[in-house]
Amino acid sequence: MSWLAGTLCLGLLVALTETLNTLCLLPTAGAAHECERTCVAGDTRTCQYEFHVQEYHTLSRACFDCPNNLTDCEREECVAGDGVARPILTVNRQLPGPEIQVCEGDRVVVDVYNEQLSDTETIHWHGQHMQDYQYYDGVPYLTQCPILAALFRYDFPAGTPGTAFWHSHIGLHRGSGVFGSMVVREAEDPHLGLYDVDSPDHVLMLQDWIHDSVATKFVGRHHYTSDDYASGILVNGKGRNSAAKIEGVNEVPMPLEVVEVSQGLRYRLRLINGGGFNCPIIVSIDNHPITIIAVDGYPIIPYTADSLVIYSGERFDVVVEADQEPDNYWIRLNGLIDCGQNECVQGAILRYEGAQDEDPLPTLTYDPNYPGVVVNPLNSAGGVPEEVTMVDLDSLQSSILTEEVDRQFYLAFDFSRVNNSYFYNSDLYPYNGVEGQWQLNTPQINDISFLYPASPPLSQPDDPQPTVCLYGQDPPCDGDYCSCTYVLEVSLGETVEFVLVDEGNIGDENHPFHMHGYNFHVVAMGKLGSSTSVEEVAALDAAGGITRKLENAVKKDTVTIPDGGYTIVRFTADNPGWWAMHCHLVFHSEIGMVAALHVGETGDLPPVPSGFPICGNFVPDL
Ligand SMILES: [Cu+2]
Repeated sequence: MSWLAGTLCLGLLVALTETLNTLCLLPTAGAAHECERTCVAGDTRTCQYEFHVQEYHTLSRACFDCPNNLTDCEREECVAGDGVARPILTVNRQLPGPEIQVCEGDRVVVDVYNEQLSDTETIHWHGQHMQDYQYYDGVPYLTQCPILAALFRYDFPAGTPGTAFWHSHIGLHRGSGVFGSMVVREAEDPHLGLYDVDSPDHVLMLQDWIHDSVATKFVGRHHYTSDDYASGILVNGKGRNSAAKIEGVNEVPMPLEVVEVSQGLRYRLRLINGGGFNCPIIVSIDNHPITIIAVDGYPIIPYTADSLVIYSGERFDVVVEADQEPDNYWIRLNGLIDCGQNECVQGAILRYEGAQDEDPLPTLTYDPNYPGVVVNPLNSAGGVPEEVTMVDLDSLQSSILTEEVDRQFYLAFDFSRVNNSYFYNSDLYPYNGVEGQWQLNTPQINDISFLYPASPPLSQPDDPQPTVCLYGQDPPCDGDYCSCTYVLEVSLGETVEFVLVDEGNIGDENHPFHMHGYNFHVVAMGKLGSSTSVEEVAALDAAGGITRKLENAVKKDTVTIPDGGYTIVRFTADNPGWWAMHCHLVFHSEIGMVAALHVGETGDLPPVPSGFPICGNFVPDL
């Protein structure tokens, strides 16, 4: 990277007073990967990575005397977190895991070594659409078999430019630490003129954080009376324990993430929420408005706001102009919903060149209110000037959608009061036979819990799939608990509309909906009340009460649905395959808030890679 810093960036700094349109890639600390470079048309490379997945621990022996000696917290392989010891899962003993920074068209080759004692693994490339590389989408039992104690090579081109990330797609592993950023830059970024610096150091990977293992939290929540609240937020794995007072411990002044800037330059920051719990995060920067230039990697007409809310699975690219007095300024991260109970707040520091190495003032405190104009507000459909939704934003690339679509699906997200057989025994301790603190509600789509098939229909297309049930058919049920491999069938090339409804019958939560294989236009969003139903939304639509934005709607792959409301998305089903669509909260998706979109036929797909691992049930005749 030194040649970049020595040429492009030096030239840029010398030319400070002139119009600055030059992209400046600054070197990262430590050895940068050879693929981390300024992107030039025609220069595509093969970018190889090794991922070693392992059970690990914060404050391990790699940390020596951290957090008593804060310098020790910076040691290689030391995962310090917020200074609280807890079990985690890591890739290469890093949290977040290794970053991938490549150019569009690069070939990404990731060798995943599963070094866990007994668990399996898969990795999903969140934001990459995997067209023609469907077998590497990383969804267990849908696109591939789980990786056993062995090596699996993901091999695909970086086909979708923008800010993305990778994460485990199996069990609770993403929430435990198996994730990292993935940035795909373009040779000709359409927003190049809006910023001066797009540094690999300016990727801010956000996550919610608990002070126990996620597995302990899960069984406590699902088989005992524990909650699913988070204890904090980390930025690139760093932060301080904002729950220290609640927990009755002393807060340790752990190192915070620092974004270094020079006065007069404009900086592109890439925000990613990789969190596992239900913690939308309000992001704002003291004294600095933020100009959003891309959502989920997709360029939009720039919109300047005072704050934004980022849900699990979402990404925002923003430009921040360093036009204030050289000083330290808080980048504030205030958590909502399950980050609210423990008042989770975290700070990173926007540090101007020449400012002291110290915290900004005033001391950071939890504040769940939006400062000024907010983009993507929680459980809101906008309608007031201070609240701007995804429907209010415009895509940079103009587009016009047709009035009619070939297929429309209603998908109702809600918690159900059912005897989910994974957590109840309807004879011994049924839902209505236990006290309220023991009643766990089941997150479902259309009152169905997704059941993963025994073998992946993508890579083992000839296997029988007895657990499949199709949209519109009655699912198999055990009492009031219905569960199947819930599939939405679509022909290749059809235009599709999803009416996503958050019925909101229990709690004031919401669900970030994520779709694999595609991004979709966000064409409508509305809130009918504290709760609603598919019937109510359909009746409103039939009566002409829902207006769709058919011109220049933004494209995303993850979107929130207002609680008691709807979000309507559209796309053209031009990518054949078996694509997971699900709530992006780990506890919800892992117990079935999932559906599968099946586009096209086997003949539309590339051949299964030679030697691709297989799996399935073993049931010889009696
Ligand atoms: Cu959910």
